[in-house]
Amino acid sequence: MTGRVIEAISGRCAVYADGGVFDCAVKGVFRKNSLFPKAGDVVDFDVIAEKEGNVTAIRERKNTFIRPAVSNVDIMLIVSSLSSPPPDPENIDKMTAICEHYGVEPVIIFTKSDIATDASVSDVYKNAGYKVFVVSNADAEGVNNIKNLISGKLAVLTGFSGVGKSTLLNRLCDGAESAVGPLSEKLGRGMNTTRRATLFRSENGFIADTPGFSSLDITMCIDASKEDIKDLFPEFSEFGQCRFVDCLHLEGTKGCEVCRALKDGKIAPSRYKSYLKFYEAFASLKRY
Ligand SMILES: Nc1nc2c(ncn2[C@@H]2O[C@H](COP(=O)(O)OP(=O)(O)OP(=O)(O)O)[C@@H](O)[C@H]2O)c(=O)[nH]1
Ligand SMILES: [Mg+2]
Ligand SMILES: [Zn+2]
Repeated sequence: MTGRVIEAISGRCAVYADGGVFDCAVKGVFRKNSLFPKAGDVVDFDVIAEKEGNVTAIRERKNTFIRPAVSNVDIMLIVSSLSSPPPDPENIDKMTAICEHYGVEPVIIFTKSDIATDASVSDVYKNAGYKVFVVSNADAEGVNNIKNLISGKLAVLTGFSGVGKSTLLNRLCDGAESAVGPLSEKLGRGMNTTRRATLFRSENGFIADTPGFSSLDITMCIDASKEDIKDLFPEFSEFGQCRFVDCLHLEGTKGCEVCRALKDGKIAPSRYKSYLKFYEAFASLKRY
């Protein structure tokens, strides 16, 4: 049989096929090649008992993310709360850059609009050309717009711990009942309530809930060189050709249209700052 891995953990995985879930073992060849099924993978398996099987092959992946660990992603929902915890543009930029690298559409969702006074950070991402939603997880209309967008797709929720990914999942997906955690009063952060990437069936597709992270090393998430990083900020190419065709848009470059757009307020300072930071991170990587 063939099915979709909805959850994977140390040598076993849960596979959705034929309207049911099969508990499958992962053996032999995979272990030797240290290639393990991930949530989102399409796998072939032999049925060995009632709702039990052995995985025999992983079908070719359209893409596979390291963090969150999900394959065959159609759309990445980057969730950030406007308050408790506050938004962290650098982390959002990391996720958009990783999505650009894999050619997966990122959508940015700002939650907790009910307790926030300032949603201006959302303009940064609208201006960069991304689809942006500002919602409260109590607001049915906002949630429905997201529902329509991800219909029939494999959508993945990612973002810091405590931003409301699981709460949103439960709104998007009837009967999902993913665990929602308390916020630590002192830090205003979540406490990693969600433990591993898990796919839930939505009307015609899948939504993956994933554990929150607090920091993400971009150099561990994508295989890129410093010259590639500028291409992960799509708005940079909208301001015409720089004087030098191989311009890296670094600060103070003569004839650089990105530097000019930044000065003119057309590129958000936080986006440019993230670019420089990621560029530096890749520039200081030791290549062996
Ligand atoms: N006021 C308000 N609170 C929210 C909203 N969305 C989520 N919360 C609260 O935020 C807390 C954390 O929500 P979760 O859904 O567990 O967050 P998470 O992103 O899944 O966290 P991890 O699983 O740890 O990564 C819970 O107390 C939710 O009730 C919202 O839109 N407004
Ligand atoms: Mg969660
Ligand atoms: Zn330039």
